[in-house]
Amino acid sequence: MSLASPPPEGATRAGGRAHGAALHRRDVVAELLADRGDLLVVAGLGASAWDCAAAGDHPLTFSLWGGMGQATMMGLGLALARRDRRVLVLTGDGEMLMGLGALATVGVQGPQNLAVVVLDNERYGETGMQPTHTAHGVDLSAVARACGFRRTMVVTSGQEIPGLRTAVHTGDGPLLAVVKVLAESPPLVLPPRDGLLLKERFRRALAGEMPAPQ
Ligand SMILES: Cc1ncc(C[n+]2csc(CCOP(=O)(O)OP(=O)(O)O)c2C)c(N)n1
Repeated sequence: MSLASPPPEGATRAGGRAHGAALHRRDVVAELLADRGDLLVVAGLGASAWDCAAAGDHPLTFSLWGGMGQATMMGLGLALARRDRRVLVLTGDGEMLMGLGALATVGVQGPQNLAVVVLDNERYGETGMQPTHTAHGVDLSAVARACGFRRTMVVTSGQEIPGLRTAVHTGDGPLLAVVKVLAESPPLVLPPRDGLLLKERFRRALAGEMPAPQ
């Protein structure tokens, strides 16, 4: 199986319908982050971070600006350090594929308070919509299951989002959910770009040194 081969039927190189997906990523993220309470969020680079910003910039969202493959390990560190808080990693399939080893470490550590949601458009969106391995059948939920995640899901319809939301906010983790989303490029909504600001405001909000908006 070569990544240079054409994407499977139902997928288009220029964007559009990813295999089996009809969900808009912005709608999914808005629903997961509505009334987020004191949820800690790590946003994978690029589109996932824009989706989080579109849902409302928040001091307890840490957006990765270019650190591809790091999101799940960052979420794991937070979840282990703060077992009293729920942690959500929201990331793309390309980003998750680059940091695949993180799934094995999460499986071994088994943090109950960690959820990883992969917004799977089966594309490297930001660099030109090249098909990723998931366009060729690689199943990240199966990888996570094999690594020992307590719960895995593949979400393809809007009716499943409330259940995913419950699992993220209150379920027993670690959870990995693959959400099949359309390969589309909604308008850019950028979070703050200053890494020091992002780190400091997250740290201060987590330490209770500033009120975090609900
Ligand atoms: C180490 C590294 N390699 C490549 C890039 C370039 N890059 C930025 S975003 C991106 C694609 C991300 O794809 P995915 O995580 O699937 O996000 P989406 O398709 O939702 O935009 C790539 C390859 C990078 N930032 N870092």
